[in-house]
Amino acid sequence: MNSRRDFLKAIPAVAGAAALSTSSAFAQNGESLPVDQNGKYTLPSLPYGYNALEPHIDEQTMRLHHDKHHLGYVNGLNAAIKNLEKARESDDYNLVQHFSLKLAFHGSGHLLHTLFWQNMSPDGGGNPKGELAEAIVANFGSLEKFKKHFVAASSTVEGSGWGILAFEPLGKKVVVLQAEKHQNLTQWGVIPLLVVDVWEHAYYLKYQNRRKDYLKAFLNVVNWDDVSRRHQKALKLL
Ligand code: MN3
Repeated sequence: MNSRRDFLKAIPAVAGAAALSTSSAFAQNGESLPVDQNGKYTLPSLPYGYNALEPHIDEQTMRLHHDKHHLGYVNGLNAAIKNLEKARESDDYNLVQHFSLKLAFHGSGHLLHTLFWQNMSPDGGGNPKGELAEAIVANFGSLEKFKKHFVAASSTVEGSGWGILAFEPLGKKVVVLQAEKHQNLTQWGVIPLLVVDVWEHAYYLKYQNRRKDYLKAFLNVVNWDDVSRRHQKALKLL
């Protein structure tokens, strides 16, 4: 029984990009999620120091966000997988709805946070280049219009959630989406390219209720090379 494979098949939406690779090695530039020798997910380390994104994203937020919040999703995901395994073993599916919700919630949380850390860099900011820039201009009118649209959509996510620049593979377009919580309102089949965490824990210590200020600061640390690499990979999928 390969539970990781089962899980990847079970989450077709936001999980897309991370689900494509089956290697267990977690490379800084890779899509794979780290797992231990038993196949359980582990918390990936940050690709930079906790204070590397100062002054835009503060060290205390990064420590809490990565070490506590992200770890919680990893543990919750492993627990959901284990409980679904138990359900199959005992042929008792009374709680399958509950654990399916946990699987989607913690699974999307784990995947989105993994992308989020890689989507940022101390050398980030500025503008995207190459084919990604062309795709953004073609779909949003200009880089400035895209940034305004991205900040507007991300700052108005109802409750907790994410702003997402995603690749829509059939029309080969890029699109800005809102995700409520981690798993709601996603489009099946999209591949996230750039994600921004707009749960309060991501910004409240430094920006309080000023979510938009946090989002503008986020643009100063966007790792466009990482976003471009995801876009290039997505272009080759179909
Ligand atoms: Mn978060």
